Amino acid sequence: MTKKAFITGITGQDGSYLAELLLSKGYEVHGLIRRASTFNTSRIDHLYVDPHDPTAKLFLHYGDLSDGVRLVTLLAEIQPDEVYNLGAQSHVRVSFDEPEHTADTTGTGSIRLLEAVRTAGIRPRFYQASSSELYGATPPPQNEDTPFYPRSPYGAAKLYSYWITKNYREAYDMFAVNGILFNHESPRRGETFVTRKITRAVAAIKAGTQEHLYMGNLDSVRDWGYAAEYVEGMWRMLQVDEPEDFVLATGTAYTVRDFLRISFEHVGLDWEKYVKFDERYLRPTEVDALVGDPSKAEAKLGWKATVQPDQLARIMVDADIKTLECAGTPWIDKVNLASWTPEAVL
Ligand code: NDP
Ligand code: GDR
Repeated sequence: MTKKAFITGITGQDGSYLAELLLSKGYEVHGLIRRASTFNTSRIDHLYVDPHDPTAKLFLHYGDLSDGVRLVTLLAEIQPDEVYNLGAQSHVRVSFDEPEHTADTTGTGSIRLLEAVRTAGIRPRFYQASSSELYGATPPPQNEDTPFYPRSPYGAAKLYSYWITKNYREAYDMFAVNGILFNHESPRRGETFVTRKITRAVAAIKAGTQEHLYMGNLDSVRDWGYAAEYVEGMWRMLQVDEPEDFVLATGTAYTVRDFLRISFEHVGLDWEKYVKFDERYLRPTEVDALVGDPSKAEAKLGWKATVQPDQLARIMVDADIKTLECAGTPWIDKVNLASWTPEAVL
């Protein structure tokens, strides 16, 4: 029997890699997409096959995490074996500007989806995209037992989703797990997250089309991995016998300044000549340092990140240079997800 997966957030960075991975494993993949006045599917266009074609395995459905009834109808219709809740207002800085909207999608959206699973009377395995932002002010290294201390409306909303996922596991015996993922990036990363903002600027500055890059706090420490590897970890969390929560991380610590230096150096430029400060990119409360301890995932899932932050910066700069060369058409990185092993992703 062909397995069916339902993914919220399929048009996002992680959703696109996950859809690619599941299709490569023979799944029928159903994705929730939001109606927008312009096309918002550029990250998955390369996977799309006209649904009239009998070989089509990817199906997209309009809906929104704010619309619980629609979620029930869809789940009852699709009857998925696995549900991945990746949809969210996922930008930490933006969550200070739109706290209520963030709570509604990133927090309440999860309970709508969990309730939709129950109401539809199905028993899929459920993955919740939890985040290292849960740790917030708690110093590193952080693992599954580290206390949470969120520092933003986004972190607080994800905290609700974390606990409600755990509660549904205990209350209703659902196979529902939290993947507590540390920052993961790629050429498909949203353009306003710090890594992609940097690598796009490096490509543009090198090409002579941009003069400066305005940035906020350069001191924060993050644990940046490659998103294509992290979706394999998500899938593995749903394949084990017992539902458990897992951290996925590289275990390395780099500052934003380090990422700037490595990215500019890759094209032979000195970052200090181009980067300027703009306080608009500061957050009312910052998360100073996130460095994960992924040893549980390594021991129980056989999952280990292989791409380190310095290599990731170079992959992303090269991709942004290629995108500019294709006159701005996003260059889609090709990763052999079907044959991923902890030893080799590229
Ligand atoms: P993106 O911001 O790239 O993608 C977010 C997705 O959520 C998009 O598909 C977006 O749709 C969708 N979405 C937003 N609001 C709604 C809504 N109201 N209803 C339905 N869908 C909605 O995020 P990532 O791919 O980077 O992250 C995936 C998930 O993992 C998110 O929940 C994020 O918070 C979490 N996470 C991410 C980490 C990272 O480092 N990337 C680390 C830890 C957790 P649209 O395209 O239409 O905007
Ligand atoms: P983060 O990612 O907040 O960790 O959340 P982001 O890339 O936005 O920021 C990382 C760090 O860089 C500092 N910073 C800047 N950030 C942005 N976006 N723009 C800037 O100009 C800038 N200058 C400095 C930030 O202050 C911060 O310290 C991401 C998201 O993907 C979440 O959804 C996810 O849950 C967490 O990672 C883990």
